[in-house]
Amino acid sequence: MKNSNKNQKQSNSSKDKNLEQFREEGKDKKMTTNQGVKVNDTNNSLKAGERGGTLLEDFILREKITHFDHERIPERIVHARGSGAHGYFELYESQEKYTKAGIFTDTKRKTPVFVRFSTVAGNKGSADLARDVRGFSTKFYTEEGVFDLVGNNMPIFFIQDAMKFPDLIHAVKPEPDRDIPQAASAHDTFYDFVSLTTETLHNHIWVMSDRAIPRSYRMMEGFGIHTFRLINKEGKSHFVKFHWKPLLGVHSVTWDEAVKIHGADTDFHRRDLWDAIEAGHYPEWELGFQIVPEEDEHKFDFDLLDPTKLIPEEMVPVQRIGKMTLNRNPDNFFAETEQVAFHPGHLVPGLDFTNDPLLQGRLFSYTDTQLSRLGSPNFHEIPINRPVNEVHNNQRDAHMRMTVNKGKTAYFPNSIGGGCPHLAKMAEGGFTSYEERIDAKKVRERSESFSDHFSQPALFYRSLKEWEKNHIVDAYTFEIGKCTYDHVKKRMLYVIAEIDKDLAKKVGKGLGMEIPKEIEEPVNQAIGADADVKKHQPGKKKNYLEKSDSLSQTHLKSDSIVSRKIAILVGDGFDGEATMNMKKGLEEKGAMPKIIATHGGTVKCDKNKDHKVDAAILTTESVLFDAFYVPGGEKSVKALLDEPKAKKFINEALKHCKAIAVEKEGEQLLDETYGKDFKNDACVFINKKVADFAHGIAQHRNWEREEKAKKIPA
Ligand code: HDE
Repeated sequence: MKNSNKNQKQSNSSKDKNLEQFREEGKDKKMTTNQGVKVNDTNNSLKAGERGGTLLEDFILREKITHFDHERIPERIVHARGSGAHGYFELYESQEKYTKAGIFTDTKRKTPVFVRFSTVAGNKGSADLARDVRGFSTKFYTEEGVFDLVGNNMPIFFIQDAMKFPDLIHAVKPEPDRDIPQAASAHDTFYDFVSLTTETLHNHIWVMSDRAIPRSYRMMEGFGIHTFRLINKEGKSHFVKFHWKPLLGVHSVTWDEAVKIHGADTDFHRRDLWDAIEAGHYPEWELGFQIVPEEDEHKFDFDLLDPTKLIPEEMVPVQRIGKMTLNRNPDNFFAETEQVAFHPGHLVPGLDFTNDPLLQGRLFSYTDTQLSRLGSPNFHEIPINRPVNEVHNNQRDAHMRMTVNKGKTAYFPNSIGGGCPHLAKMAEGGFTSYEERIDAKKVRERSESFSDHFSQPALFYRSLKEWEKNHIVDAYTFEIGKCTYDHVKKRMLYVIAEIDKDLAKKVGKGLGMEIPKEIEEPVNQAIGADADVKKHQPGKKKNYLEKSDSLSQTHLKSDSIVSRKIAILVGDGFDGEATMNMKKGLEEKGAMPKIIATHGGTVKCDKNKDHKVDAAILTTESVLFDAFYVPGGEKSVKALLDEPKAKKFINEALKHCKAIAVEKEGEQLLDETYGKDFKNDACVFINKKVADFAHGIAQHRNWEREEKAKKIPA
């Protein structure tokens, strides 16, 4: 039963030990049926004669086929496509003044975690680079039970009340008559809904930004979104927003790249996470708290319970309190990543909910969905979902029960079973809910304090750099341009103008449309014939902050090139010494340089030595790399010039604003491409040192180049 996965050696956490008893591996073992009977032939069914009919008696065939027939389970209704990894969380400093949770007070602990990243709208087989929100779910296996932080890579959500979630998802999913488009928001039903539901606009503008097309799961922020509570030993509550800050910085690809990556590698993000962990480049995030004392609840121009609002970091700074490291790939995708069941209601003492109406609805949904997805209330017994501490209660039976509960009693109170299991007092770690005072009428209403729909999308747009704003203009133009109903397009343009006039003007230009003075078609027709239209109108736009730097990716860089993929373009006869120097230099800084040659197999350097080719240029694409290096060597460069795809690599790299280094004859590849117009570019390095090139790569992109590079017809 020992597992030979090399990752296995890297972890000895309590969760790892807990998983060990469920691991299976057939190495050096005989094949058996599920009943443990050794199998002698798994290729031929039992027949009445060599050419005769198959016998019903063949229990080996029936078992094999029956199990296969039932291999699939329903995919997640949202967040179906994802990728997971194991790791651990370590605390920097005790947060006991805010919370009594052991995970946030005991700095000696190394709490095991399992994280799943995902896209939202697409099905399980869709492409990774869809323009979409990314899920960022973390299961902490704490000593006091499981705590799930089920967040996204954007700090706000589309809607304010759980009641609207099915509408939002039905609008963005493929249109029901044709089941098109897959994993794409650029279609009529989504924009019909967004333009009629202005509370969506804040999350929507984030989706139009580069945050929706990340370079890597490892280079995204994560957010718990809702305001939660931290409860300390004295029972005092503080409001908290959770943030994950990636140590590799926050980076994205361009839309043109995203489209091309769709074709070049649909598993781009999943592969990237897997490869980085296999290579020992363990992704890391710091966990941040934004703390608001209970008494400051009403101090802001927005409501802390409104999940479409963020708290700007200038108003409440993020305190980094610990670090998460992902260091082990799963052993089995289905058993772990597919069967992991997250739930925002999985909390431990020291944490609690707020009345955010979106969070409250989620507390119902996640158990319910596991029942249909995993098929039984015993989903907590699936190895990946089990806590690392003991579970004792009077719940019994149901489909696929694994636990063999002993004893006569399964009720409380009991005397026959000695009153066991006992209840835990608060001092013994028993969970008690925060005693929030409630004195209210029962109403089906939205609070007036939720009515401002435009201030924060406007703040987001104002806080971005010019290149980021340009990407947003392009994204709106593309998405709305895909809609076919004129009234939907007009209404969209109208609401964008409410966010920012200049933005709407630019989008209107791309669409060939004027910004409408008012929405022609009566909105109440869409909302419902007898709806009170006034009640559905957003409130007045406010301006409580001109800019928030933390919203722009320009301020979220790191100087690391760890795990960056660099293509070394060569043909036979390349300058071996210079290339090996460059390769070694980049590897020392943690990058992953790959030899991309005009052919597969091995490639000869100028010293006639064979070097292993990582990929022939015909089998790969420039969009799969972060930077490019072309060494000298007359013969090598000639071979590259004869290979049209090598020129395409350079032109696309320029267009996507990536760093390029050339040495000696390698410069000819610039001369023979659009590179000739970019020789003075800050991220084009001609006969420069490794350190200069590395610095350029760490910039991720030279966005200064973009306006000019956009014109390259690559
Ligand atoms: Fe989810 N969401 N959600 N969601 N969500 C699910 O649960 C739901 C929301 C998020 O990697 C489902 O196990 C409702 C906000 C992530 O396994 C389902 C509402 C945020 C994941 C569900 C929301 C999220 C899910 C589908 C509105 C960010 C993937 C499968 C009230 C804070 C978890 C599942 C994973 C998954 C319901 C809103 C994040 C159906 C009803 C806000 C990251 O239960």
